[in-house]
Amino acid sequence: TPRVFSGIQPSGGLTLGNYLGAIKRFVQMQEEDFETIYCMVDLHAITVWQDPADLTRNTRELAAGFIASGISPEKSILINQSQVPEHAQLGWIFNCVARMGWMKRMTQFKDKAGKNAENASLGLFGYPALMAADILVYHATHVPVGEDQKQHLELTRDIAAKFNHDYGVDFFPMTEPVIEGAATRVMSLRDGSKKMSKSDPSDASRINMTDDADAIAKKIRKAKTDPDALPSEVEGLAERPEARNLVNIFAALSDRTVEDVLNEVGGQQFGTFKPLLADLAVSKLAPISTEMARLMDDPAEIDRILAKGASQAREITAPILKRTYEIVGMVG
Ligand code: AQP
Repeated sequence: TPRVFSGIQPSGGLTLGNYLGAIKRFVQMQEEDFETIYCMVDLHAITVWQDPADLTRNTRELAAGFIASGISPEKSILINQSQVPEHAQLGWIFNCVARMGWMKRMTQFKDKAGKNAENASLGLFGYPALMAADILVYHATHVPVGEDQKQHLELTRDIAAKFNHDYGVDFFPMTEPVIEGAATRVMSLRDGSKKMSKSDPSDASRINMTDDADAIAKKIRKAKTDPDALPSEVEGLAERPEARNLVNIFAALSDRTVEDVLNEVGGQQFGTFKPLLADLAVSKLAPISTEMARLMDDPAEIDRILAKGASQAREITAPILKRTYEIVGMVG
């Protein structure tokens, strides 16, 4: 069976962007004909500074978010990256396969390192090589992600191809990105040109999965928009990033196409549309945040689920790493 791997960083609380761009698809793929492995990538999170107590809490909260969204530890393997050491071990091999020139072209590094790249961690620069290892240590064939991860998945294929070529093997598969749906790139509520992000300093820019109904309604009411009514055709959203973002969110939350949504709401002013969107968001997110809070009351149970996931995962990763070491010529 085809195998799915994807991960999210415990670098803060989950946002609506993570949910619509990634987790919602994770749940769907779990119900389809795939073997599914989902990961809290704590080793990736520490490529930028994380307070230790926050990292611990965010990792458990992310696990709770996965489970509350519908990822079942019975149907999927749910793991914390650092508990499966083969990720980091294969990551080192891939550090020796990836080229500096490839890494320098990564736009996420440029965005995250900003102007002060000399002061970025070496881990942040190497992030995509570890991500390739996360995926390939399972020989995963499909990776559901948001649009922003497309370049990293191309690099994953480059690394697999170079490894196979250099060692004359056909060992690592070419993985397929799965970037689908109406909200593969959810934008900031304050700036239609910026991605909604956990680490944006402005809390008003994002909807957190743990926001209550009042906070969600307020953030949507205050979301930046233009003064015009909504169009009835998709083309009418082309030059209107903020309007497009809110319509995309509406479509993704209600599992409808953008065309279908515009058929209904085209012609409405934002004063009418925003409350509809807020009600929809609350109705979809409130059950998840309630369940997250319940799960967070019993962190020991979350830790048990992650320990079980790690041992299931290692049944897959240990033989693949062992074979990789043999291919490379390591004595073991
Ligand atoms: N705004 C978004 N729209 C759609 N998908 C998104 N994803 C993130 N933001 C959006 C998808 O969520 C998955 C996990 O992302 P991540 O935690 O690995 O890190 P990120 O992409 O860097 O997400 P954030 O929220 O912006 O985190 P910080 O602020 O820590 O950098 C990925 O599949 C991603 O595409």
